[in-house]
Amino acid sequence: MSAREVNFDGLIGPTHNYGGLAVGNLASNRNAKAVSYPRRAALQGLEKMRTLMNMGYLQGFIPPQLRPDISALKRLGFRGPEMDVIRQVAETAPELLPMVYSASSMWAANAATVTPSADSADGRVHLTPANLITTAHRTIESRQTWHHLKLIFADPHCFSVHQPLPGMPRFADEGAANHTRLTTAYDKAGVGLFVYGRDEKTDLTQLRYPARQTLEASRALVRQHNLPLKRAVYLQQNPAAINAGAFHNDVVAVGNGPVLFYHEQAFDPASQDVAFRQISEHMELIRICVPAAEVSLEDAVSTYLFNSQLLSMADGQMKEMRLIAPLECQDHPGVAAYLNRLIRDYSQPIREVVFVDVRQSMANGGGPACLRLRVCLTDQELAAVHPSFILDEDKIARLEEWVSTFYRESLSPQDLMDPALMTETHNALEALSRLLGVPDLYHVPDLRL
Ligand code: SUG
Repeated sequence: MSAREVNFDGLIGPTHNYGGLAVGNLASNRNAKAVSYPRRAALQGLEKMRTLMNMGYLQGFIPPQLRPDISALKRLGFRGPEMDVIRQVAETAPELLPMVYSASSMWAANAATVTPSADSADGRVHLTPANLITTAHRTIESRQTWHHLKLIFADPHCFSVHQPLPGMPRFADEGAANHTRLTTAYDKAGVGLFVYGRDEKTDLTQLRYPARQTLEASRALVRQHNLPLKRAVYLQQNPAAINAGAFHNDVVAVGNGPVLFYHEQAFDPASQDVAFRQISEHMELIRICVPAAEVSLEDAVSTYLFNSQLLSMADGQMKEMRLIAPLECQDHPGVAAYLNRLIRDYSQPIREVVFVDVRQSMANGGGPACLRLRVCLTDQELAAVHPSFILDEDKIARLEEWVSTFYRESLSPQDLMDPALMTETHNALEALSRLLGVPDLYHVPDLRL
């Protein structure tokens, strides 16, 4: 049975702002409190989706979340109707506004970890929403992500959408940003490569920033997803990478099919040797290791070279691949020169680099690969996906019109104080739910962790 990879991008929400909320994410800190441009951000995201669609790839999306998150505020002691709540917050605790207004669910690579049916022992696609407990503004995502994934992947014969892992530091989970499924063909059983920042032996004093993924979380995902143990490989991040701003592994590595494209300093060297040996028991791994002498860790983090989408050809063939890279790579002479050399090196399959403008997201530390969740689907599974969340040109055009109608051009930190932003956002999301024909889109059931 044939299978293909579908990218589900996070549709960037109307309250995209720069809260400076993500510790260890250098771009988020650098741009803290800057003015954001939500309309431009969402249109950039849609244009990236169109670029892939026009190249023949199937493209899906995950809707923005209901913001501000009033239920989070109620759990923090605020009472009354939502308009009163948001006014009280603006008056008495304005520092909470960026958190409850954050549009961070746009980074769909952190929405969940996904195991395709070719890999799981029960032949279903498994999805576990990430608990994202390292940062407050992201951990509130998991409840709505769970709801949205259950709407999109509703058919229990094909899909199993689990609850997030327990919300405890020991099980900190950031989803697919730390997971790569390697395989020789999408419909053949592959290997789940689970990259983690810390386990119980890790010396935390050597880390300047939090390690957001734990080994125990990754092991729990493997059990939860019925992935045979021999098909799970664990690999520890290099502390130097975390300290340089690789808060997720997908800032310094990306894989697809049998290819792993990574920075020389991405992984802990001892852990890497073991992991590569384990993978090679299942397939011939094509490693494209970029030496620090060619691209420094700092340049990798500032340009997001490895946060490119590494794609097979649209028909699923793995012989040739392309990278969808952020424009920041083209702007950087050293990285641009490296990419030019790469596509001329015929010992590896990457033949083309397509640059995309996702600068609004990049300024919060989210590149092309952060914006998408990859789901490998057979034809039968694809037919079971809720069709409202698969794009065609007509739907993209309608979404662009929706963005242009409802989104503000700009948002400053001061604007978050204005209760009218809540009403506007709710109107926008209601209109989205009508546009998609999904009345339950924002009827989010309670998820108690
Ligand atoms: O979790 N930024 C996100 C960026 C996530 C990127 N995703 C991947 N690498 N897969 C984060 O650090 C910044 C929000 C703010 O500061 O307003 C933020 O959450």
